[in-house]
Amino acid sequence: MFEKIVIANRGEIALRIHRACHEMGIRTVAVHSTADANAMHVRLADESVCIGPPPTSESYLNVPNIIAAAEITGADAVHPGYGFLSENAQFADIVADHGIVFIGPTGDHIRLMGDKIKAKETAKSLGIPVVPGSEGGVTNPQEAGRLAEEMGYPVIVKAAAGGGGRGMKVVREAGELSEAFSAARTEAKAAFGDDTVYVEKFLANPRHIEIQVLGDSHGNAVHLGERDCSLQRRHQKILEEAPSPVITDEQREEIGGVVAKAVRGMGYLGAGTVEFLYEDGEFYFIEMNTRLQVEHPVTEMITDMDLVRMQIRIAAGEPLPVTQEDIRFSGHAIECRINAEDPATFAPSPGRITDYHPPGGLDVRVDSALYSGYSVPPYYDSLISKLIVRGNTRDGCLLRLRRALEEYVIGGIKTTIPLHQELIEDSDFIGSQYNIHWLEDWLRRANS
Ligand code: MV4
Repeated sequence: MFEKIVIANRGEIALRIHRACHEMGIRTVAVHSTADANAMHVRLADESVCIGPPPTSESYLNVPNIIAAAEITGADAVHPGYGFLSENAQFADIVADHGIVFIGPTGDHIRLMGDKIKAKETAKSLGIPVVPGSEGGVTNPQEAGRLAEEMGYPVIVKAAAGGGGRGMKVVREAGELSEAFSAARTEAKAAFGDDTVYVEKFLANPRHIEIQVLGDSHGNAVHLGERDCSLQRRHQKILEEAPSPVITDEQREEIGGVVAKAVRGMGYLGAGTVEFLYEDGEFYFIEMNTRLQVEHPVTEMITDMDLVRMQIRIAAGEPLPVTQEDIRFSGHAIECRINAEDPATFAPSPGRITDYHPPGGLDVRVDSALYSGYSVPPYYDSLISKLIVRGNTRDGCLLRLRRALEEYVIGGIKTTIPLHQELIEDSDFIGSQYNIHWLEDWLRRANS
């Protein structure tokens, strides 16, 4: 097992990784920008290294400085967390080239899934159901038009190098196609330096459901069920739950089995998430994320498994300690992402935390790097806390979540706690009657 791990991240996820390390007897090295000298992740870690000024390009994305931090502290592994360098194949390769273990999949697997066309081809070849669409890239509007006529409108044009919602164009009818096609290519070129695009049937009102997987270096892979992440605003998730209220145990077993088999087939290493759109009882693969995700705690709450501990054990070459049969799902969990933002306008609200009182009690988990007197810097993501609550049923979970949100005090800045309090009282939300577009409609209604 590793003796010392560099945590190449900040905020709540840096604490999350630190906690897993210390429970495993592993020492931690925090890296931080000058803006984060007083951050909780720096205070908790056994050692810390300043890696640059506040802009992320010069600190948390500064590969030479992070490698130097690992070398001078004699660390044997790097955990990238989420965001930043977590899905940078070149970073994974550079870490490995320095004789340090990257806690995650190989650079080749990151690269494969980063190309959304190759990812989809791979998924399809391994038996995962995919959205109907072009085989590979589409280079001219005539070809796109022929495909669209075949599939029927609406269709969606996506950037091969995109993902997470960037570089997409929905085409409602034939007359819009050639313009949308060129616009998508131009945007893809500008955003990613690659104008390769592909075409898919546009699913009008799906849910976003993702399957958590783990693969080890001994040929084993398991799934940990799904998360329903349909509640999004501008491709940012706001609230996630597990299990999905619309998926049956039989459906979970079926799609989970297919996904775990595919992950085994790829020889995938570590934690991953296979994303689907779900409509009319069918799953359609869209992408695979090759990192630990923000919302991983809802899976941990219903499976009683520590995903970060699993990632570390897998990276150290150990076999998965569980088989599929050992994984049992118990109860329901919901995560509220609490951002330092105005709950009505979503304008960032950095600044000093004057009072801090997190909720507690049975099955209430708060993942946050906040403390009383801390100043939320203006340079980074506005996620400041995740409140994760479990109940034996979805209704029980909601009762507990309502209570926990009401207890939570974060004074001095605006947060999205009031937004969550309103959201969980909505009858559509309570009745699980939502899809990927529902939240933006709900916000429009609330603001008019
Ligand atoms: C789609 C789609 C409808 N049909 N693909 C957006 C993010 C990226 N990961 C994939 N996305 C979508 N792909 C087809 N064929 C609708 C979306 C989409 C979406 C997906 C998940 C969660 C929120 C979303 C919001 C708008 C559009």
